[in-house]
Amino acid sequence: MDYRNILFSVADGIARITLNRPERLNAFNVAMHEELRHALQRVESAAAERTVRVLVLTGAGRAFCAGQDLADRSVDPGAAAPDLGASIELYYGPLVLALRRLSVPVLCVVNGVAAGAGANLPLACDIVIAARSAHFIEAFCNLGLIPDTGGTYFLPRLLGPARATALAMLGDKLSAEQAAAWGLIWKCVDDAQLAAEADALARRLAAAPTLGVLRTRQALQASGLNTLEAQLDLERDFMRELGRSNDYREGVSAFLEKRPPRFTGA
Ligand code: T3D
Repeated sequence: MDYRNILFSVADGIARITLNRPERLNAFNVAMHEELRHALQRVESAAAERTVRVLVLTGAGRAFCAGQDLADRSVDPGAAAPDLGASIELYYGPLVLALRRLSVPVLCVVNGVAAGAGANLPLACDIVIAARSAHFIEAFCNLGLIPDTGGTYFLPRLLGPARATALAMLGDKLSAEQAAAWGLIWKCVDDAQLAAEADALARRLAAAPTLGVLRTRQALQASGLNTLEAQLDLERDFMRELGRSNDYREGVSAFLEKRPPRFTGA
């Protein structure tokens, strides 16, 4: 597939996807969704071969993503209403699940404004860093919609109900700094430091014990629904599995030999 709306590259175990419609602030159209889906499948295949051990997701130009491209939504009097449910079912929902289930950790680098679906997409990723000049806008309320792309799931869990409700109902700008202070994202860094910080984090994740990282994600995701007993059982099962992994053996050996570990992800 030829990519016209995203950029995709793989080097040194790091896959990078850049949303690339800067003239529309990287708003989603159907072609961009399809390219993204295709690229995520390539990452999944590369993960199976262990040639990719982390995905970095970012945006081109001054924005991260402005959500759905509203120019693709005809609202002319007399025109049939678009089926937004179909759009969620076909594109936005599967995108969230693909990111949450990807076989490598996902680092989201929010380089600028993130609005609508573009504000919630980072929340489906494992680690989010943002430029100090970036901000998050739950813009849906300005259109009479609800926060989609997992917004109604992630926002109350990350922020608590009071902040989630006001952001979702008012659509006020949330600065990257405030987002980090409130626990919506991992950290906010100076714009000039964003690329270097993102590269350093990507390199760390590409060298991490990938299976352990993935089981960590699974256990944390499961904890929202599990009882303490069920969660302790899950921890037991994952620890049993990971204790048999090559990376555990390597981690212990490296510690005892006082040298940096060389994890392979297995
Ligand atoms: O429909 C479905 O499938 C259901 C799913 C919906 C998911 C959603 O995401 S709904 C929410 C859609 N997004 C929005 O409502 C955000 C709309 N954009 C904005 O509010 C503002 O553009 C921003 C706050 C993001 C940035 O503001 P600012 O002042 O920095 O930039 P700007 O001047 O508004 O935008 C720059 C250009 O990008 C401009 O085009 P122009 O005038 O230079 O030709 C603007 O029209 C365009 N643009 C920005 N966002 C979108 C967009 N074009 C199409 N769709 C957009 N979402």
